[in-house]
Amino acid sequence: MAKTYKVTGMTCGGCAGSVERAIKAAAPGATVKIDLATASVTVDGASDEQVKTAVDEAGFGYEGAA
Ligand SMILES: [Cu+2]
Repeated sequence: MAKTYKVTGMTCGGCAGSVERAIKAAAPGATVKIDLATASVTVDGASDEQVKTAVDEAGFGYEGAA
């Protein structure tokens, strides 16, 4: 089931791409949708912990479920 998270520090498409790649690397097969305007990331197919770790390691701010 898709879940939406707040992620801070994303300013452009490059940032969004980095976050998307990091989450997909942590959880192959996950679906990732990023909305820069609302600083939110919607993920289907990854655990909260996988998303948190991936976002942290990519250098962005994981702020939990939106
Ligand atoms: Cu950027």
